[in-house]
Parts: sequence; structure tokens; C-alpha cells
Amino acid sequence: MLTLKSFRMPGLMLLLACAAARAEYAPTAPRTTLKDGEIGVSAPGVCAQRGATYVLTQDITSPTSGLFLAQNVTLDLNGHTLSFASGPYERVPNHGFEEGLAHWDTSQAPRAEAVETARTRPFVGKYVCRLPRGEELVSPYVTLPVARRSYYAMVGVLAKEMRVSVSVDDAQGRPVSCAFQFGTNTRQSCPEPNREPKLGGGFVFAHLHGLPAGKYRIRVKAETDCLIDEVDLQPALDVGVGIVEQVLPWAYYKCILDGDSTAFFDWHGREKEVPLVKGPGTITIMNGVIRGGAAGVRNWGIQSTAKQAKLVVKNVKFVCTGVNAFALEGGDADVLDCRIESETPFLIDRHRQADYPVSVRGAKRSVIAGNEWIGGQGGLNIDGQDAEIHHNVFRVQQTVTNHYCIGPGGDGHKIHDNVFEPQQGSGIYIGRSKGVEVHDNVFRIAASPPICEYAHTDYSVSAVRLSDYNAKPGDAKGVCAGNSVYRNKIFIAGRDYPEFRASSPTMKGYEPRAYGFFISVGGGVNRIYENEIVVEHQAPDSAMAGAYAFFIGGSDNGGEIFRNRITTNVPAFWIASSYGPAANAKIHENTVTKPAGVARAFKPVRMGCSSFTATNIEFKGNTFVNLAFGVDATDRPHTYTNN
Ligand SMILES: [Ca+2]
Repeated sequence: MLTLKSFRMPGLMLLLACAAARAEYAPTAPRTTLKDGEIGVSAPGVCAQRGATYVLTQDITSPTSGLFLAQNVTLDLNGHTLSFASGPYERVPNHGFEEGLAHWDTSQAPRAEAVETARTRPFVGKYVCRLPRGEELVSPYVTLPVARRSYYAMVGVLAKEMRVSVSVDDAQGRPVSCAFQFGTNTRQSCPEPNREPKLGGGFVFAHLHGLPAGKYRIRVKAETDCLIDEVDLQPALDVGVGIVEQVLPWAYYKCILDGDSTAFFDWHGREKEVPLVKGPGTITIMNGVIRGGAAGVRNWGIQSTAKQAKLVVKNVKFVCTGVNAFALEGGDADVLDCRIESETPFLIDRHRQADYPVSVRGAKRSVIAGNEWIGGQGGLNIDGQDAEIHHNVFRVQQTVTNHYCIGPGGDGHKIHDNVFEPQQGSGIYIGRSKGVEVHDNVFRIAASPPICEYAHTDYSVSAVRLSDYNAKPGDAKGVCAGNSVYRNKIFIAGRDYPEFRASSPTMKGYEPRAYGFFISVGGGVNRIYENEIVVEHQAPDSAMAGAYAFFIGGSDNGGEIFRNRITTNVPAFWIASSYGPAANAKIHENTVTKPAGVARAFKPVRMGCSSFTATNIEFKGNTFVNLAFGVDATDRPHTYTNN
């Protein structure tokens, strides 16, 4: 239970008793003898015999992808490490401008300069490059050591309104041209002229493939005034373990803009070299380490396009390094007792909801249990029906928008006994889902420092976001309704970051916010009850920073909020918030306590913002300790009752 006695306002952290969540990954001691029928694996390649058990007899390393599995194979990593994308890859020196413009050819970029992220926008590291329109930066030569494989010539671009052209030279200084052909169509993939990232910033890239090994360099030309970072040539599109029903060769930049998935590009036209997995079956991978060897872009520890094969992944440690370096993408999977270590500084496109460290699409009663996430842009993306998600620990680090510890689509999931303790970012997103139950978890959520997309406006993190973007009931795209969130322990830390406002003209307006619940629902009723919520605003008098147990806006259906126990040093509710009007919330039998040590006066409810109005809000039977019921309302015609 919450140790409320330790709550000392202001400034001291609340101590929360640990929940039952556990991280169960444990290294396996390799065995040296195989059992009858087991097949030893000592090199990368294929495990092509259906139904067989393959056992690693040593660590194995591949400069490209690692192993491809046939239907019903069990892969026992036997305590060993499978390293993929692991070779003598080089990186562009000073790719992140942390050493100013050292190593870069600026002869065509006389006004380029390295600028501090603290004075512009956050991205990666302490510096980015300001590249004025019309100027072009040229990298030193680096060796691409492996022939006829995919690389991305990539550049981080900090905002959608900034456009770049990306091109590559060979060792003789001649432009490299690559094209992808499908059917009778040809698409140029290098160079990529005049491209912008998606909203929120991300990466633009040219896709290199089919080239001889050798020395290459990247050119980035600013088509508008730009802020850029992390300009590099990296191996792309590898997998540690592949399960192939289809090759999805949609890997060039336009496919990102179109939202296409990609898988196994370098096996396009070489499908006969790998086992194809069709129809129902179960593939098991267990007991070892799958590691991306070099900083790679857009790779996966395990990737499956087999629609009907269930993956069982147990006691595997994943080490993911690079932009869009993920642990697992597949259709249906049980993920048990795994450890997912991610160093993923940013994403190519934060709008792609499958781009999570673990992405299980089409779950059918999947079990995701006993896992630990450390770092990463979000934790688990799940779709499908009736997943059991329990006893996991989420210590993710989200610097992109709309990635969560759990971003569930689908219905009927049960999420319980987890610890959500992001290093940065939010807890759970419940979107157009029904029948999701979230109970007996612990959340520790703190207001975030500014991020690239939201450096000069408000940016919120929340323990649980419920949103169908105020859909009408019966909306064809689905609604957020019939979900229940109960018996959780939720600690919210409000913080201010005045140092960013002081240092930067663009971050003057940064407003960090933290909420227990962020509700913007129109399609139906959700129930939130019997939670223990503690809000400790560490800068309660800041005009810029906000923290609320419940933040309801853009929400025609505020839901049923009852028997929660809220302890807070700031208003518990903001209804008809800065996110929009609110209506039809039932707030019954909650207890709101102002800790005894808190001297500042406040009303427990804030209502309205600009022209937004609260309508038909029902307070009934609530208890207020050390403060009285009261509403700090704007002068709009709000309607509420209090009984
Ligand atoms: Ca940088």
C-alpha cells in the first residue's frame, strides 16, 4: 500500500512500497552436450528443418542478419549470444555535431554552425547543426565494409517544416544512384531530394543497396533553413532472428510517408534462400542474448511476418542500439521473462504505432509477463484480443510523442501487477479499445523536460491516457469505452524546468504537465475507481507547470470516477481543461486530502480554460480532508452539481 506517512510537502519524494512486479530474466549456463535429435548451430544461416530443436553451441556473429527459422522450430540460444549487424562498420565522425563542425566539409556551408539543443530544441546530445537554406554539408569518407546489403544514409531533421536533400558519393566523388524495382515500377531510393520528416521531427534517409563495399560519404543540403543532427551511414534492416512468410521490401523513404511496413529487404528476390513459414504453428526462442552489434538503423532482434505462427520468446535478453532498433515485431507472441535494453535516441517517424521495442500485432490471448524494459521509445505495442500483461517492469525513456510504456490497440487486455516507472514519459495509452482492465499496478510518473516536438508549448505525461479523440458513440473507427482502471497506486510528480526558459527564446513557453489520468473520450463510459493517487507538485506556485490527478478535456464523456483516494498539494481535477470542453463526468465518493504540512490554499477543482465549458459534471458524496469542496471556475456557463 502507499506509505502516505512519508509524504512530506514540499519537495520530498514519496516512498512507495514495491508492487509484486518482477524481472525474471536470468543468464543461462551453456550446456556442452546436445540431447538426441537436437541440431547444433555454430554459425549464422538457416534453421530449416520444420519442428526441429536447434541449439547454439557457441556465440555466433553475423555482419547482416543472423538466423532464419522454419515452422515449429525451437531455437535454444543455450546461454550464448547471437550478434547481428556486427562487423567492421564505421560511423561518420562527429555525426552528432558534439564536436562542433569538426571533420565536416563546410566549403559549401559557410554559415553552418553547431548550436546547443538547450537553446534550440532537444534532439540527441548537447548540439545540433543549424544549416541555412541552400547550404550543403559533406561528411568525411567512411568505409561501408559489406557489399550488396542495405544501408541508410540518414539525417535527423528537427521539424516537419524543415526539408533536406540527401545524397551519397562514392570513393571517386561520383554521385551514387540506387533504385528499387517492383513489377514494372522503379523508385529512386538514393538520392532523396527535398524531403521533410513527419510532424514532430525524425529522420530522412536515402536507401543504399546493391553497392560494392568501399568508401562513401553523405551530403546533406538544406532546402529550407534547417536544424539537423545524427548524420550517418549505417547498416539497415537486419534481424537477429527472422521468421519469413513474406518479404516486405517497402524500405525506401516514401514508404515511411505512406505508412508501409518493411521486413527482410535484403532477401527480396532471394526468398528461396530462407525457409518460408506459412500456416499455423509455434516457434520458440529462448535462453540467451540477441544483440545488435553495431549502431544500426531500423533493425529487429526478432522479426516475423508469419501471420499464423505464434512466437514464444522466453528468457531472452535483447540489446538494441540505434534509431528504430527494436527487440521484437511479430503477429502473435508470448513474451516471458525477457530483458529489453534499448538505446534508441529517437525514431524515424513517431506516428508509426508499431515502431515500439516490442510490437505484438494480432495477439490472441498473448501473455506478456516477467519482462523488464530499460530505455527505449515506449515499451510494448499490443493489438488483438485478451492479452494478459502482468508482472513487468517498464523503465523506458520516451523522447518522442505518443509512445507509452504500453500502447495497446485491441480489446479485452488485462494489465495488472506491473511497475510503470519511465525514466521519461507516460504510462499506458488506452485508445479505441473496449474491455481493457488495468489494475493493481504501480505508476511513478514525473513531468518531462522539453522534447523536440514540444519545446515551446505545453507537453504532458500521464499515468493513463484514455482517448478516442472525443469520437461519437458508434464511431466506425471504434471508441474508448467499457474500460476499467482500478486499485492502482499512482504517484505523479509535477516539475518545472525554468532553466530551459532562461536559456532559449524558443523554449520560453515550455509548460511541463503531469497527470494521473488524461481523459479525452466521447464514445462511451470508462470507469476509474479505488485507485490511490498522490500528486506532489514540486513547484506548486509555478504559473507554467501543471499537475493534476484528473485532466479532462475534449471529452463529451468524462466517465465514472469513484472511490479514489487522492492526496495532493494542488487541485485534483481540471475539468474543461486546456485540451477542450468536458461533459458528463460522474465523480462520486472520492476522498481528496491535502497533506497536513501543506500551507498553501487551493480549491480541489479547477474548471474551464479560455472558451471551454464544463457541462453536467456530477460531484456526489466526495470527502475533502484539510480543504473544502470548491471550484476555481472561469466565467463560462459551466453546469455542475455537488451533493
Ligand atoms: Ca547531437
